[in-house]
Amino acid sequence: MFSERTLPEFKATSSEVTKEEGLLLYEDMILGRFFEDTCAQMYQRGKMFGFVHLYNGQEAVSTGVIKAMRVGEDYVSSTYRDHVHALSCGVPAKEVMAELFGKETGCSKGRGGSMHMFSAPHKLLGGYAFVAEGIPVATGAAFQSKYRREVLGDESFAQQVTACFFGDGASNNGQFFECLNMAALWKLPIIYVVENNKWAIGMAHDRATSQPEIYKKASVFGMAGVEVDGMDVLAVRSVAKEAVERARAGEGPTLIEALTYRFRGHSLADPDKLRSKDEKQFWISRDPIKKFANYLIENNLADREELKEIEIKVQQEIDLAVELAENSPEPHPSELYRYVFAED
Ligand SMILES: Cc1ncc(C[n+]2csc(CCOP(=O)(O)OP(=O)(O)O)c2C)c(N)n1
Repeated sequence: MFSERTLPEFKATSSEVTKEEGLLLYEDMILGRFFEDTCAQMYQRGKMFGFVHLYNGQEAVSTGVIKAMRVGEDYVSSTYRDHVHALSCGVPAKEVMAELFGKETGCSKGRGGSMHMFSAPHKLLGGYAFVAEGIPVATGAAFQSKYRREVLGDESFAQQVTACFFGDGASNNGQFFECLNMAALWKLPIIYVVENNKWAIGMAHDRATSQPEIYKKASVFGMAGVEVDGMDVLAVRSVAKEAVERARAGEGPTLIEALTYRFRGHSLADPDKLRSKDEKQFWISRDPIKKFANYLIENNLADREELKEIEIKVQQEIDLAVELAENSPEPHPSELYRYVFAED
């Protein structure tokens, strides 16, 4: 038996997105899905080491939030489930794949691997392996945007926003509460995005949490808190846009709880025996990519052929990324200490 919260309903109008925007959102979600599927194949072939956590099923959250921001200007922080956040931020697939292969051409120069995607030009603050570790980092990033603008008078930081992604498990960690307190107190331009996929490895969220409706925790800080159907990219985009506007207007942070599900095990080493078949089926039948494809077609924004073309193009990009990653050099042992300390 499994139980589900009532998912908040979002009625997308036919003018919710333009054709161009819709196709970009679709492409980003397809990129995330196909990238992760290819990643699983490469892992099975022994091309990468350590734990690899895939994002299948959660694509609408990454796409819906990050594409509502100014990509490359606003900051994003992630968790160990970070490949797709990096891709939505615009980090090229070849750099993410090379990072997974531990190669010098990776976005973290092959030093980070799956859980540590980082890219200064894309304002990606990193994937973090410790649960909730990214929350204080993102809060600090939001603080510096405000401080540089308001105290140092540097207008180049005007209206910069940070999005901070983490899981439901992380919301029981002390850093979550400490950071929400400071962010609300100082009205920081930040969006906390909890990807509530119901499970923290094998621990069901409802069994570990006294108040499972995470968005409600915002109210004790006087912060805006909102729940959203994390399988609906337009719903996520809509709440993210409101949160971004609030942050840019100096009205402070928002806590968004996106109700979502991971279609695969916790990591590629997880046999995924704990979650019931019925629960998995319930969520797989709500696949965010299929849902959005139907929306685009029903509203005459795209036809199946156009969507197929996107899928072919994206798969080619990923195949090329694999080829480049395979053919890239590993970091040279003589450079072991490079990047350990910041250089001027
Ligand atoms: C501080 C800390 N404690 C424990 C772990 C082990 N651990 C890794 S992932 C995980 C579950 C986290 O679940 P959640 O935050 O819901 O994210 P999800 O994996 O569902 O994306 C745990 C407990 C860790 N990485 N860091």
